[in-house]
Amino acid sequence: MKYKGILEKYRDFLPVSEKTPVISLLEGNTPLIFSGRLSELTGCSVYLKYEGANPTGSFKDRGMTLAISKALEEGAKAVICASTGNTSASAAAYSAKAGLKCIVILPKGAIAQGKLAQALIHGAKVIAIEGNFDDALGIVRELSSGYSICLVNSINPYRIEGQKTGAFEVVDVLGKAPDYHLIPVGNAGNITAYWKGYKEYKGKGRIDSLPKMCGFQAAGAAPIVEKRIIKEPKTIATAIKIGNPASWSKAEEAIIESFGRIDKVTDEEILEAYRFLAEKEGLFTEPASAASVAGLFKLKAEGYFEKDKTIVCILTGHGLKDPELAISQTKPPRVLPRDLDKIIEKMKL
Ligand code: AN7
Repeated sequence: MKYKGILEKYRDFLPVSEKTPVISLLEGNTPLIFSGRLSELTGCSVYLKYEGANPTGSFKDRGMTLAISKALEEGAKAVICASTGNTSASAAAYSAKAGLKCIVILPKGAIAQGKLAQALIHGAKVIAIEGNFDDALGIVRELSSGYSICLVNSINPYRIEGQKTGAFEVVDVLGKAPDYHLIPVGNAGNITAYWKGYKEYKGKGRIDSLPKMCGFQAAGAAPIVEKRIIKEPKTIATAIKIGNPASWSKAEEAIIESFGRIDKVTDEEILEAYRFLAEKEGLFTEPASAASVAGLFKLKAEGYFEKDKTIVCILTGHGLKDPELAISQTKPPRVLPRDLDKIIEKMKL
C-alpha cells in the first residue's frame, strides 16, 4: 500500500475523522537500524530509531502533522510555538503547507543554524527573545490564551497523540515491545508520547509486555533528575537546554510506571556518543539525539542491562540541524595546490 503518513497509517488510534483536513509531509516510517557494535557491547539486541529521516529532520513532525491538521479543522488562522529549534522548524513547514500563519518565539542565540534557517525559509514570523526556552514558553502560553492563536507546543495534546506513533512503529518492526527504551528528555513530551503509545498497543493486545522507559537529560539541564527547576540551563545540546519541562510529571509517571530510569549525561558523554554514531554507525544526529546513546554507554558501565534483551534508542534529530557543532568537533580539510604528487603524498590512508 502507498505510504500516506502517520495519520492515515494509524488513523484508528488517533483523533482524526472524515472532517479532518489531513496536512501531511509523509512523516514517520523512519528506519529502525540494528547496531552490531552496540549489541556486542551490551549483550543485547540494540536498535537505533533514526528520527532525523522525518521530512523536517526531527521527530517533531509526528506531532505536528496532527496539531496542524486539527488547528485547521478547528478554524485557526495562526499557530504559535516556543522552541529550542526543531518544533519551530516543523511548525513552520506544516503551517506553510496548511496555509496557516506561524509565529515562533525563540531564545536568542541558542538555536542551531539549520533549525533557524528552516523556520525562516518556510515563512514563519520569527521573534528571538532575550531569555531562555522556558521564558519563551511562558510568553507563548500567555499569547495563545488571549489571542485565539493555536499553541502547537507539546502542551497541545495532539502533539503527544501524533508522537506516540513512534512507539507503534517500533513494535510493528520488532514484532514485540523492546525491553528498554532509551530517549533524550527536554520538555519531556516525547517520553510521555512513547509511553502512551506502548500502553495503547498493550491495551489492544498487540504486545504482552512494556519497556522500561529510560530518559536522559543533559547534566547542565537536568531538572527532573535533580528534582528542581534549573534557572539557567547549560548544555551544548541546545535542543534539550530546558530547565522547567512542560511534561515533567508525565515523564515521572512513565519512569515510575515502567520501572525505568531518569538520568543525566554530561556534554562530554553526549559528544562521545555523537561522534560514535557518526564514525561507527554512519548516523549523523544532532547532539541532543546522542543523549540516548550516551545513556546507553552509562547504563552499560553500571551493569544495568540484563543479557539478551532488546534495547531501542531514539535518535531524535538530524545532524545537519547543527552543522557548526559538527565542524567544531572535527579538523578542517587540508588545502593543497593542484598537484597530484602532493595530494597522493597527503592521502596516507
Ligand atoms: C532533537 O524544538 O523542545 O523531551 O522546542 O529537538 O519531547 O522535549 C525540542 C526537543 C530531543 C527533547 N531531541 O524532546 C523544541 C524542543 C531533539 C529535540 C528533544 C528535542 P522533548
